[in-house]
Amino acid sequence: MSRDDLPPQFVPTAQPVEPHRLLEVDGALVAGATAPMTDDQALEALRLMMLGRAFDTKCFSLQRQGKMGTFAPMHGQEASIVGSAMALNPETDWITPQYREMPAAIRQGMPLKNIILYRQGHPAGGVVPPGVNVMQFNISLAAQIPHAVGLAWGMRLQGTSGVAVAYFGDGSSSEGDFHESCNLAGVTKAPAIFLLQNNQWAISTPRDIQSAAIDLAARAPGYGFPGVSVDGNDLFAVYRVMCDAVERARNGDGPTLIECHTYRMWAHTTADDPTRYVDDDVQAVWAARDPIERVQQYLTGRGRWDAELAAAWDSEIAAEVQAGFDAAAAEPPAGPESLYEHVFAEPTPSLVRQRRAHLEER
Ligand SMILES: Cc1ncc(C[n+]2csc(CCOP(=O)(O)OP(=O)(O)O)c2C)c(N)n1
Repeated sequence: MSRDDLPPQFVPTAQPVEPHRLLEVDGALVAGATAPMTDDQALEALRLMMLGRAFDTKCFSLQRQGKMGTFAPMHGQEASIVGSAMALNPETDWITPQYREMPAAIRQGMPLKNIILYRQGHPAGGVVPPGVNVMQFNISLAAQIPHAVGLAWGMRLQGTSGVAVAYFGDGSSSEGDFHESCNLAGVTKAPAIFLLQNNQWAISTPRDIQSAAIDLAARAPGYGFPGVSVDGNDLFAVYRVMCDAVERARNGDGPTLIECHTYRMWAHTTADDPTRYVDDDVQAVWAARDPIERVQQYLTGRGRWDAELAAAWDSEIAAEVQAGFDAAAAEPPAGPESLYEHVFAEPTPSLVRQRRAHLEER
Protein backbone atom coordinates (compact mmCIF):
# COMPACT_ATOMS: atom_id res chain seq x y z
CA MET A 1 0.00 0.00 0.00
CA SER A 2 1.51 3.35 -0.96
CA ARG A 3 0.89 6.64 0.82
CA ASP A 4 -1.50 7.64 -2.00
CA ASP A 5 -3.73 4.66 -1.21
CA LEU A 6 -4.42 5.86 2.33
CA PRO A 7 -8.09 6.62 2.97
CA PRO A 8 -9.03 10.32 2.98
CA GLN A 9 -9.93 10.31 6.68
CA PHE A 10 -6.33 9.35 7.55
CA VAL A 11 -5.40 11.58 10.47
CA PRO A 12 -2.79 14.14 9.40
CA THR A 13 0.46 14.45 11.30
CA ALA A 14 0.10 16.87 14.21
CA GLN A 15 1.66 20.27 13.65
CA PRO A 16 3.63 21.99 16.40
CA VAL A 17 1.78 24.73 18.25
CA GLU A 18 3.39 27.88 19.62
CA PRO A 19 4.24 27.22 23.29
CA HIS A 20 2.13 29.16 25.76
CA ARG A 21 4.01 32.18 27.21
CA LEU A 22 3.19 34.92 29.74
CA LEU A 23 6.58 36.46 30.48
CA GLU A 24 8.80 37.87 27.75
CA VAL A 25 12.52 37.11 27.87
CA ASP A 26 13.18 40.61 29.26
CA GLY A 27 10.82 40.02 32.19
CA ALA A 28 7.91 42.08 30.83
CA LEU A 29 4.45 40.54 30.75
CA VAL A 30 3.27 39.53 27.29
CA ALA A 31 0.85 42.20 25.95
CA GLY A 32 -2.57 41.69 27.48
CA ALA A 33 -1.39 39.03 29.98
CA THR A 34 -1.87 39.20 33.73
CA ALA A 35 0.53 37.64 36.21
CA PRO A 36 -0.84 34.37 37.61
CA MET A 37 1.19 34.77 40.83
CA THR A 38 1.31 37.47 43.45
CA ASP A 39 4.70 39.13 43.93
CA ASP A 40 5.15 37.17 47.16
CA GLN A 41 4.54 33.89 45.33
CA ALA A 42 6.96 34.96 42.58
CA LEU A 43 9.57 35.66 45.26
CA GLU A 44 8.95 32.25 46.87
CA ALA A 45 9.41 30.62 43.46
CA LEU A 46 12.53 32.70 42.74
CA ARG A 47 14.06 31.62 46.02
CA LEU A 48 13.53 27.94 45.15
CA MET A 49 14.96 28.46 41.67
CA MET A 50 18.03 30.19 43.08
CA LEU A 51 18.42 27.45 45.69
CA GLY A 52 18.39 24.87 42.90
CA ARG A 53 21.07 26.69 40.96
CA ALA A 54 23.26 27.25 44.02
CA PHE A 55 22.93 23.56 44.84
CA ASP A 56 23.97 22.63 41.29
CA THR A 57 27.03 24.84 41.52
CA LYS A 58 28.07 23.38 44.85
CA CYS A 59 27.53 19.77 43.73
CA PHE A 60 29.48 20.36 40.52
CA SER A 61 32.42 21.72 42.42
CA LEU A 62 32.36 18.86 44.96
CA GLN A 63 32.10 16.27 42.20
CA ARG A 64 35.17 17.75 40.50
CA GLN A 65 37.03 17.50 43.81
CA GLY A 66 36.07 13.83 44.08
CA LYS A 67 33.79 14.48 47.05
CA MET A 68 30.53 13.59 45.35
CA GLY A 69 29.43 11.01 42.81
CA THR A 70 27.97 11.66 39.38
CA PHE A 71 25.04 14.00 39.44
CA ALA A 72 22.58 15.58 37.01
CA PRO A 73 22.30 19.37 37.19
CA MET A 74 19.05 21.25 36.61
CA HIS A 75 20.63 24.51 35.36
CA GLY A 76 18.25 26.08 32.82
CA GLN A 77 15.23 24.02 33.84
CA GLU A 78 14.38 25.85 37.07
CA ALA A 79 11.16 27.44 35.79
CA SER A 80 9.72 24.12 34.59
CA ILE A 81 10.54 22.45 37.86
CA VAL A 82 9.51 25.22 40.24
CA GLY A 83 6.59 26.65 38.23
CA SER A 84 4.95 23.23 38.21
CA ALA A 85 5.72 22.45 41.87
CA MET A 86 4.26 25.78 43.01
CA ALA A 87 0.82 24.72 41.76
CA LEU A 88 0.72 21.73 44.11
CA ASN A 89 -0.53 21.28 47.64
CA PRO A 90 2.28 19.35 49.38
CA GLU A 91 -0.23 18.05 51.93
CA THR A 92 -2.34 16.21 49.36
CA ASP A 93 -0.34 15.95 46.15
CA TRP A 94 2.50 13.64 45.16
CA ILE A 95 5.45 13.94 42.84
CA THR A 96 7.45 11.16 41.21
CA PRO A 97 10.64 12.90 40.03
CA GLN A 98 13.27 11.82 37.50
CA TYR A 99 16.66 13.04 38.77
CA ARG A 100 16.81 16.82 38.23
CA GLU A 101 13.85 18.03 40.29
CA MET A 102 15.52 18.90 43.60
CA PRO A 103 13.61 22.20 44.18
CA ALA A 104 10.26 20.46 43.60
CA ALA A 105 11.18 17.84 46.20
CA ILE A 106 12.21 20.60 48.62
CA ARG A 107 8.88 22.36 48.17
CA GLN A 108 7.10 19.09 48.87
CA GLY A 109 8.94 18.96 52.20
CA MET A 110 11.99 16.82 51.48
CA PRO A 111 14.92 17.88 53.72
CA LEU A 112 17.98 19.10 51.82
CA LYS A 113 20.11 16.79 53.96
CA ASN A 114 18.30 13.72 52.57
CA ILE A 115 18.83 14.87 48.99
CA ILE A 116 22.53 15.38 49.64
CA LEU A 117 22.87 11.95 51.29
CA TYR A 118 21.14 10.40 48.29
CA ARG A 119 23.58 12.14 45.96
CA GLN A 120 26.46 10.89 48.10
CA GLY A 121 25.18 7.34 47.79
CA HIS A 122 24.39 7.08 51.49
CA PRO A 123 21.50 4.69 52.21
CA ALA A 124 19.92 7.21 54.62
CA GLY A 125 19.34 9.38 51.55
CA GLY A 126 16.93 6.77 50.25
CA VAL A 127 14.58 7.36 53.16
CA VAL A 128 11.67 9.70 52.48
CA PRO A 129 10.39 11.04 55.81
CA PRO A 130 6.79 10.13 56.65
CA GLY A 131 4.30 12.71 55.40
CA VAL A 132 6.57 13.91 52.58
CA ASN A 133 4.73 13.16 49.33
CA VAL A 134 7.76 12.48 47.13
CA MET A 135 8.88 9.21 45.55
CA GLN A 136 12.64 8.81 45.41
CA PHE A 137 14.59 10.25 42.47
CA ASN A 138 14.61 7.77 39.65
CA ILE A 139 17.48 6.79 37.37
CA SER A 140 15.71 4.04 35.38
CA LEU A 141 14.15 6.20 32.73
CA ALA A 142 10.35 6.50 32.85
CA ALA A 143 9.90 3.93 35.62
CA GLN A 144 8.53 6.71 37.83
CA ILE A 145 5.67 7.46 35.41
CA PRO A 146 3.56 4.34 36.16
CA HIS A 147 4.11 5.11 39.86
CA ALA A 148 2.46 8.51 39.45
CA VAL A 149 -0.50 6.97 37.65
CA GLY A 150 -0.84 4.28 40.32
CA LEU A 151 -0.75 6.92 43.04
CA ALA A 152 -3.22 9.11 41.21
CA TRP A 153 -5.66 6.33 40.45
CA GLY A 154 -5.37 5.10 44.06
CA MET A 155 -6.17 8.56 45.40
CA ARG A 156 -9.16 8.77 43.09
CA LEU A 157 -10.44 5.38 44.31
CA GLN A 158 -9.96 6.55 47.90
CA GLY A 159 -11.96 9.69 47.14
CA THR A 160 -9.19 12.12 48.15
CA SER A 161 -8.52 15.34 46.26
CA GLY A 162 -4.83 14.58 45.61
CA VAL A 163 -3.08 14.67 42.27
CA ALA A 164 0.20 13.00 41.28
CA VAL A 165 2.78 14.51 38.96
CA ALA A 166 5.35 12.50 37.03
CA TYR A 167 8.43 14.45 35.93
CA PHE A 168 10.40 13.08 33.00
CA GLY A 169 12.37 14.11 29.93
CA ASP A 170 11.85 13.95 26.18
CA GLY A 171 14.05 10.86 26.08
CA SER A 172 11.93 9.12 28.71
CA SER A 173 8.84 9.83 26.67
CA SER A 174 10.11 7.28 24.14
CA GLU A 175 9.92 4.50 26.73
CA GLY A 176 7.07 1.99 26.91
CA ASP A 177 6.37 3.01 30.51
CA PHE A 178 5.35 6.48 29.30
CA HIS A 179 2.89 5.20 26.70
CA GLU A 180 1.41 2.52 28.95
CA SER A 181 0.97 5.06 31.74
CA CYS A 182 -0.78 7.56 29.48
CA ASN A 183 -3.09 4.86 28.23
CA LEU A 184 -4.05 3.70 31.71
CA ALA A 185 -4.43 7.24 33.05
CA GLY A 186 -6.71 8.16 30.15
CA VAL A 187 -8.94 5.14 30.68
CA THR A 188 -9.15 5.51 34.47
CA LYS A 189 -9.29 9.34 34.40
CA ALA A 190 -6.57 9.25 37.02
CA PRO A 191 -5.70 12.69 38.46
CA ALA A 192 -2.19 12.44 37.00
CA ILE A 193 -0.11 15.14 35.35
CA PHE A 194 2.62 14.19 32.92
CA LEU A 195 5.26 16.91 33.18
CA LEU A 196 7.49 16.35 30.17
CA GLN A 197 10.61 18.49 30.32
CA ASN A 198 11.76 18.72 26.76
CA ASN A 199 15.30 20.00 27.33
CA GLN A 200 16.19 19.11 23.72
CA TRP A 201 18.61 16.28 24.53
CA ALA A 202 18.62 12.74 25.90
CA ILE A 203 22.31 12.77 26.76
CA SER A 204 23.78 13.33 23.27
CA THR A 205 20.67 12.24 21.35
CA PRO A 206 18.86 15.33 20.04
CA ARG A 207 15.10 15.68 20.34
CA ASP A 208 14.51 15.37 16.59
CA ILE A 209 15.98 11.89 16.34
CA GLN A 210 14.52 10.85 19.69
CA SER A 211 10.99 10.70 18.29
CA ALA A 212 9.38 11.24 14.89
CA ALA A 213 6.46 12.99 16.60
CA ILE A 214 6.43 16.61 15.43
CA ASP A 215 4.95 17.80 18.71
CA LEU A 216 5.24 15.80 21.94
CA ALA A 217 2.27 17.48 23.68
CA ALA A 218 0.12 16.58 20.69
CA ARG A 219 0.43 12.89 21.56
CA ALA A 220 -2.01 13.34 24.46
CA PRO A 221 -5.31 13.36 22.51
CA GLY A 222 -4.37 9.90 21.24
CA TYR A 223 -4.75 8.73 24.83
CA GLY A 224 -7.97 10.68 25.36
CA PHE A 225 -6.81 13.72 27.28
CA PRO A 226 -5.38 17.17 26.52
CA GLY A 227 -1.77 18.09 25.93
CA VAL A 228 -0.39 21.58 26.27
CA SER A 229 2.82 23.12 25.06
CA VAL A 230 4.46 25.75 27.22
CA ASP A 231 7.62 27.86 27.30
CA GLY A 232 9.45 25.94 29.98
CA ASN A 233 11.73 28.88 30.80
CA ASP A 234 8.71 31.02 31.71
CA LEU A 235 7.81 30.54 35.37
CA PHE A 236 4.41 32.18 34.99
CA ALA A 237 3.33 30.22 31.92
CA VAL A 238 4.34 26.88 33.46
CA TYR A 239 2.54 27.77 36.71
CA ARG A 240 -0.61 28.87 34.82
CA VAL A 241 -0.97 25.70 32.74
CA MET A 242 -0.08 23.57 35.74
CA CYS A 243 -2.83 25.24 37.85
CA ASP A 244 -5.30 24.44 35.07
CA ALA A 245 -4.13 20.83 34.89
CA VAL A 246 -4.36 20.46 38.69
CA GLU A 247 -7.88 21.88 38.67
CA ARG A 248 -8.93 19.49 35.90
CA ALA A 249 -7.50 16.58 37.83
CA ARG A 250 -9.17 17.58 41.13
CA ASN A 251 -12.49 18.02 39.33
CA GLY A 252 -12.38 14.43 38.10
CA ASP A 253 -11.64 15.43 34.49
CA GLY A 254 -8.52 13.25 34.31
CA PRO A 255 -4.91 13.66 33.24
CA THR A 256 -3.02 16.33 31.29
CA LEU A 257 0.29 16.15 29.45
CA ILE A 258 2.36 19.32 29.74
CA GLU A 259 5.36 19.70 27.44
CA CYS A 260 7.77 22.30 28.83
CA HIS A 261 10.09 23.57 26.08
CA THR A 262 13.33 24.23 27.89
CA TYR A 263 17.05 23.63 27.55
CA ARG A 264 19.66 21.81 29.58
CA MET A 265 22.37 24.46 29.89
CA TRP A 266 24.97 22.30 31.59
CA ALA A 267 26.18 18.78 30.96
CA HIS A 268 23.65 15.92 31.12
CA THR A 269 25.59 14.68 34.15
CA THR A 270 29.06 15.25 35.47
CA ALA A 271 30.07 12.21 33.36
CA ASP A 272 29.13 13.94 30.09
CA ASP A 273 31.02 16.30 27.77
CA PRO A 274 28.47 18.45 25.89
CA THR A 275 31.19 20.38 24.03
CA ARG A 276 31.33 17.34 21.75
CA TYR A 277 27.76 17.72 20.51
CA VAL A 278 26.25 21.09 21.52
CA ASP A 279 26.17 23.98 19.07
CA ASP A 280 27.47 27.19 20.72
CA ASP A 281 24.98 29.38 18.83
CA VAL A 282 21.99 27.40 20.12
CA GLN A 283 23.43 27.49 23.62
CA ALA A 284 23.69 31.31 23.40
CA VAL A 285 20.06 31.63 22.28
CA TRP A 286 18.90 29.69 25.32
CA ALA A 287 21.26 31.50 27.69
CA ALA A 288 19.42 34.70 26.76
CA ARG A 289 16.17 33.07 27.93
CA ASP A 290 17.47 32.36 31.43
CA PRO A 291 14.46 31.52 33.61
CA ILE A 292 15.88 33.05 36.80
CA GLU A 293 16.95 36.38 35.29
CA ARG A 294 13.53 36.66 33.67
CA VAL A 295 11.76 36.56 37.04
CA GLN A 296 14.33 38.85 38.64
CA GLN A 297 13.73 41.40 35.89
CA TYR A 298 9.97 41.11 36.34
CA LEU A 299 10.29 41.68 40.09
CA THR A 300 12.70 44.59 39.52
CA GLY A 301 9.96 46.22 37.45
CA ARG A 302 7.58 45.69 40.37
CA GLY A 303 10.01 47.31 42.83
CA ARG A 304 10.52 43.97 44.65
CA TRP A 305 14.06 43.06 43.52
CA ASP A 306 17.40 44.88 43.45
CA ALA A 307 21.13 44.26 43.70
CA GLU A 308 21.11 44.55 47.49
CA LEU A 309 18.43 41.87 47.89
CA ALA A 310 20.24 39.70 45.32
CA ALA A 311 23.46 39.84 47.33
CA ALA A 312 21.62 39.09 50.59
CA TRP A 313 19.81 36.11 49.07
CA ASP A 314 23.00 34.76 47.48
CA SER A 315 24.70 34.58 50.85
CA GLU A 316 21.62 33.25 52.71
CA ILE A 317 21.14 30.52 50.11
CA ALA A 318 24.84 29.60 50.16
CA ALA A 319 24.57 29.25 53.95
CA GLU A 320 21.43 27.09 53.58
CA VAL A 321 23.19 24.78 51.12
CA GLN A 322 26.25 24.57 53.38
CA ALA A 323 24.00 23.76 56.38
CA GLY A 324 22.54 20.88 54.34
CA PHE A 325 26.04 19.53 53.63
CA ASP A 326 27.04 19.93 57.30
CA ALA A 327 23.92 18.01 58.41
CA ALA A 328 24.67 15.26 55.86
CA ALA A 329 28.29 15.06 57.07
CA ALA A 330 27.04 14.42 60.61
CA GLU A 331 25.30 11.20 59.48
CA PRO A 332 27.38 8.15 60.53
CA PRO A 333 29.09 6.63 57.48
CA ALA A 334 27.39 3.56 56.04
CA GLY A 335 29.28 0.26 56.23
CA PRO A 336 29.34 -2.40 53.49
CA GLU A 337 26.53 -4.32 55.26
CA SER A 338 24.18 -1.45 54.45
CA LEU A 339 24.06 -2.71 50.85
CA TYR A 340 21.92 -5.59 52.06
CA GLU A 341 19.53 -3.59 54.20
CA HIS A 342 16.19 -2.26 52.91
CA VAL A 343 16.18 -4.77 50.05
CA PHE A 344 13.37 -6.99 51.33
CA ALA A 345 11.36 -6.81 54.58
CA GLU A 346 12.74 -10.32 55.35
CA PRO A 347 16.11 -11.09 53.70
CA THR A 348 16.04 -14.04 51.31
CA PRO A 349 18.48 -16.96 51.86
CA SER A 350 20.43 -15.90 48.80
CA LEU A 351 20.77 -12.36 50.10
CA VAL A 352 21.97 -13.67 53.46
CA ARG A 353 24.60 -15.79 51.64
CA GLN A 354 25.74 -12.86 49.49
CA ARG A 355 26.01 -10.64 52.55
CA ARG A 356 28.08 -13.21 54.46
CA ALA A 357 30.41 -13.87 51.50
CA HIS A 358 30.90 -10.16 50.86
CA LEU A 359 31.65 -9.30 54.48
CA GLU A 360 33.99 -12.30 54.90
CA GLU A 361 35.96 -11.28 51.81
CA ARG A 362 36.81 -7.91 53.31
C1 LIG B 1 15.75 2.49 31.11
C2 LIG B 1 17.00 3.32 30.92
N1 LIG B 1 17.62 3.33 29.72
C3 LIG B 1 18.73 4.08 29.54
C4 LIG B 1 19.25 4.81 30.58
C5 LIG B 1 20.53 5.63 30.37
N2 LIG B 1 20.18 7.08 30.38
C6 LIG B 1 20.32 7.81 31.49
S1 LIG B 1 19.79 9.38 31.26
C7 LIG B 1 19.41 9.11 29.66
C8 LIG B 1 18.80 10.22 28.82
C9 LIG B 1 17.55 10.78 29.43
O1 LIG B 1 16.99 11.79 28.65
P1 LIG B 1 15.66 12.50 29.05
O2 LIG B 1 14.61 11.53 29.47
O3 LIG B 1 15.31 13.43 27.94
O4 LIG B 1 16.02 13.33 30.37
P2 LIG B 1 17.14 14.40 30.61
O5 LIG B 1 18.31 13.67 31.23
O6 LIG B 1 17.46 15.05 29.33
O7 LIG B 1 16.56 15.35 31.61
C10 LIG B 1 19.68 7.78 29.31
C11 LIG B 1 19.45 7.21 27.96
C12 LIG B 1 18.59 4.76 31.82
N3 LIG B 1 19.00 5.46 32.87
N4 LIG B 1 17.46 4.02 31.97
